[in-house]
Amino acid sequence: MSSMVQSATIPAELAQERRLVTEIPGPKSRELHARRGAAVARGVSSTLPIYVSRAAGGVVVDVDGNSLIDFGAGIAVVSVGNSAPRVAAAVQEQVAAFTHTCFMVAPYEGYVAVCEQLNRLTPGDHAKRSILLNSGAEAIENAVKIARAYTKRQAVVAFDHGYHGRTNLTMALTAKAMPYKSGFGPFAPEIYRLPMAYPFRWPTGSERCGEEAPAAIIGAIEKQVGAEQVAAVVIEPIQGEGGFVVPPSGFLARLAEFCRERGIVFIADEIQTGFCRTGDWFACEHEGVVPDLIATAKAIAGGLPLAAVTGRAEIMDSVHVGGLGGTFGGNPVACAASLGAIRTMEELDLTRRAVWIGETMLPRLRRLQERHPAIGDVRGRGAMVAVELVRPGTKEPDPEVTTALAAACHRRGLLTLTAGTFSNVLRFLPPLVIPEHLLNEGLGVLGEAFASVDQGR
Ligand code: PLZ
Repeated sequence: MSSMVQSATIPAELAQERRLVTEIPGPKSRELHARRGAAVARGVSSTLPIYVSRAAGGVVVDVDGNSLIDFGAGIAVVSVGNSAPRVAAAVQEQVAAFTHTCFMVAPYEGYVAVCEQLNRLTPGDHAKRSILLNSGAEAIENAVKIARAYTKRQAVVAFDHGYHGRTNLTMALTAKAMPYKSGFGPFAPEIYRLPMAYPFRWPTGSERCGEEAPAAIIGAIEKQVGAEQVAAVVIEPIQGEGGFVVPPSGFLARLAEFCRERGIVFIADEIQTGFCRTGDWFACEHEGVVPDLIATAKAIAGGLPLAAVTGRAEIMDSVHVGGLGGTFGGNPVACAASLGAIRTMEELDLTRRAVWIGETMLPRLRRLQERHPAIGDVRGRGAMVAVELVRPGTKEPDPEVTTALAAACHRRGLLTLTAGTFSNVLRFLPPLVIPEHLLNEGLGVLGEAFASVDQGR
């Protein structure tokens, strides 16, 4: 499976190896960083201090010639790998034909074809419609607009630890104040935040979470918000930025069932979980849940900016003609990339590959947990895997050790990301086409990072 995936996705000239030729960051990256300081707004931060020159398969190469193992995939975007051949070819062909007419002015086939694919691939065999947009946040904004238009209700329920974007409405839906919200209010009204089924941190213990969480949430919607006021419940089937929180099995189905009973639109935010990442095309499938609306972005177009809302035809089409749109939404180049990415996912059976990545990573991480009591929890599904770091013997979050571990990985040439409301989660989102030897080597590097941080304490 591995070699087939590699030959179909990775240009032969880009060596699939971890290679450090300078310190991290090297001199050329440092030079760019100084230029950046004088040109780029300070509010935009970067995880790594290196500047990229190339990337493909399982590596990111910097301007100094260092080659890092990629456990981030641009935050779950390049699941098919950077510059995947089918994506690159489709983009080149489209960019030479035309780059933009605006679908609202003069439409084109690529937009229609991507919507057809989304309607086919998303859960449920009911009639569906889709709209294309530019970013995940814009997809969530539109999903809420559509749910409000359809239900003629206003309230929206979101969850602790949820992340839905940085625009005004999506900031309101997002749970974490720093860095996403602080100083940026006032926020959109009619958003109600309820507890999330977070097994590791459920107050009465993880075993009780599956039963107690839906009861608490449904009770609060009924008694505090008023179910008949609620247009939509917005939830990530596995929370991303919030720390890869996997709710107990059955939780999402119970919530979806309640929404159905009460005429509430169930919106799945599959922006991070979608497109093979968790070992299914969409994470809801694992739970047998068919959302009314599903928001997608990130991996949808192999690295080009594209997002979508897909959902029940009667809900999607309840909006008046002209009520939805935007200049760039469904840009033809992004649509071409998306068709190339979707084809790659199908041809290479990347759901299976995501399952294999999870089966490789989770046992290795559990073994690491036995040696390192700072690992409070190992969790995830498919190629969306994380460790939550705590002060040994407690559940007290340890953001300092998390930062130190991420830095130790970066110095050794492994790109990892952090997450979590308490900034104490180290998360792994390798490209689904990562070669087996790099996945294994990356896990080895992680072990070294743990050993080095232990020694330093
Ligand atoms: N919903 C579930 O994960 C984006 C954010 C990075 P946009 N997550 C990465 C950052 O710090 O800005 C995300 C997500 C889920 C919505 C979004 C928003 O998607 O494309 O970043 O707008």
